Amino acid sequence: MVLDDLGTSLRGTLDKLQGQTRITEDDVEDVVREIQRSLIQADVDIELVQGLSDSIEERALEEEPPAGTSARDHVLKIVYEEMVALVGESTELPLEEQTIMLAGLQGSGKTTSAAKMAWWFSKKGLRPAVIQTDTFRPGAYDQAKQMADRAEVEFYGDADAEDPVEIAREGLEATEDADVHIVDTAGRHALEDDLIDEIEQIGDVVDPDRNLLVLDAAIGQGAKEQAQQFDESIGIDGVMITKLDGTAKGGGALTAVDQTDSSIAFLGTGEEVGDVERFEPSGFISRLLGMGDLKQLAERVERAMDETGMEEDDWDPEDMLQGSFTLKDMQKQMEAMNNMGPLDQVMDMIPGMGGGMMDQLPDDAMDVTQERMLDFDVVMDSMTEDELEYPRAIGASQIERIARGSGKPEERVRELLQQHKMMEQTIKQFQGMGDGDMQRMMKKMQQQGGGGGGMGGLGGGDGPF
Ligand SMILES: Nc1nc2c(ncn2[C@@H]2O[C@H](COP(=O)(O)OP(=O)(O)OP(=O)(O)O)[C@@H](O)[C@H]2O)c(=O)[nH]1
Ligand SMILES: [Mg+2]
Repeated sequence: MVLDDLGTSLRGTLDKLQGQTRITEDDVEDVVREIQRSLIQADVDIELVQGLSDSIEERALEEEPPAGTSARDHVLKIVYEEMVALVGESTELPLEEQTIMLAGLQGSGKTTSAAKMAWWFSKKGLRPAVIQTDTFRPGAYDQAKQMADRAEVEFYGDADAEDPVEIAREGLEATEDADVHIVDTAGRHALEDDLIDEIEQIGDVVDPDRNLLVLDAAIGQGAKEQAQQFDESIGIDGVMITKLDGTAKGGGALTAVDQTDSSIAFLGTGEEVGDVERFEPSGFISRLLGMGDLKQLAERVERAMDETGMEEDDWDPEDMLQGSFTLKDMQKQMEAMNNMGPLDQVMDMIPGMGGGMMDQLPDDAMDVTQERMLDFDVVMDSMTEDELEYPRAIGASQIERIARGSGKPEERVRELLQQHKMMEQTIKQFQGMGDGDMQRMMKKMQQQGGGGGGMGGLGGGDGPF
């Protein structure tokens, strides 16, 4: 992810402050230098960087840390707040019936983003439809249809039609029952009259509640000019920044949008329909700084549970803390984990797990884990109900049978049983703990992770503070 480097280097610098109660000018200078280096590398406007540095320096030296706050936490909090201010607010986006029209230059990611947004709205319980009006680029219809299929959302397009305005009109009628209409438009090489005319005409017909501009993160600070130009010609209510996974310049685009009248609505982080997130400044920055993003994590868990077909009741952690933890529980957990997406991304969102801890793992450590989890799943499918319920009673002959049935080595079966035993023990430790103990334990885990050491517990609402 963009600016990844900032979290890592900043944590290193901040960790040097660990244990200190007072901060010197030199300490602050070190921190500010790290931030400057990362932001400039990420193509953030130099004046913005200077402004941010000045505020951080001033506040870190002048503000008194609240009693009991370490120097490190004090500085981290200030950095966090100033960074949140730097990226600006998120575009307001009510979860209700609406029509969204997408605009943007050729190849910026409109068609992909249309499907992603539709996917996102569908996960929020709304019924979206994608309407494809691009008659400019050959193949646009097939691409849009494919993406919409992958997102499992309604789609309207007409491969043979020539008039985009007509397609838009018919598309709205054909998808009347949908709650959210997302209208994809054609792109041009540059913002030219042709493009503006076409978008304006489509706009007249579909009467959008929101125009969202799709910007490729690779344009960096160029985002400012493009957002301004599009806003002047057709009016822009929010921006989706795409391809943040693929460029080092993402920081430029992210911070530039705030300098226009616009704000960021979504971030695109890959080619798949699920590679989208709603832009949440506080969550985004806390994740960047390695403090975990509880809101995103909660969203992912919720989605994963929906997909696993689990009732929320099944997943009350309170339940897990009572009674026995069976292999079935473990399987359900793994299934939900798998649905959440790549394990390393999920881990990054857990406070204390993100940042520092992940940095210490070899890059492929997570893949191995994921692969093993898939194996475990296969192994469990070869077990009887009784075995799943009472794994401790599984003996050598059963291990042999399960291994044969699943086509996995006996070693794998043993690993699974071992893993289960470990998880069971961990959960036992939680059992019988009071709330206070639990909080202490979480705090300890956070500190060990080297992430948001001791700042904000798990109950912390929006941001980590
Ligand atoms: N890595 C990555 N690739 C993306 C992302 N969004 C879009 N792409 C890719 O960028 C290319 C262009 O995306 P499109 O969605 O076709 O862009 P468009 O704006 O509809 O293009 P035109 O219709 O030609 O104007 C495709 O290869 C997409 O797969 C993203 O967030 N990350
Ligand atoms: Mg397109």
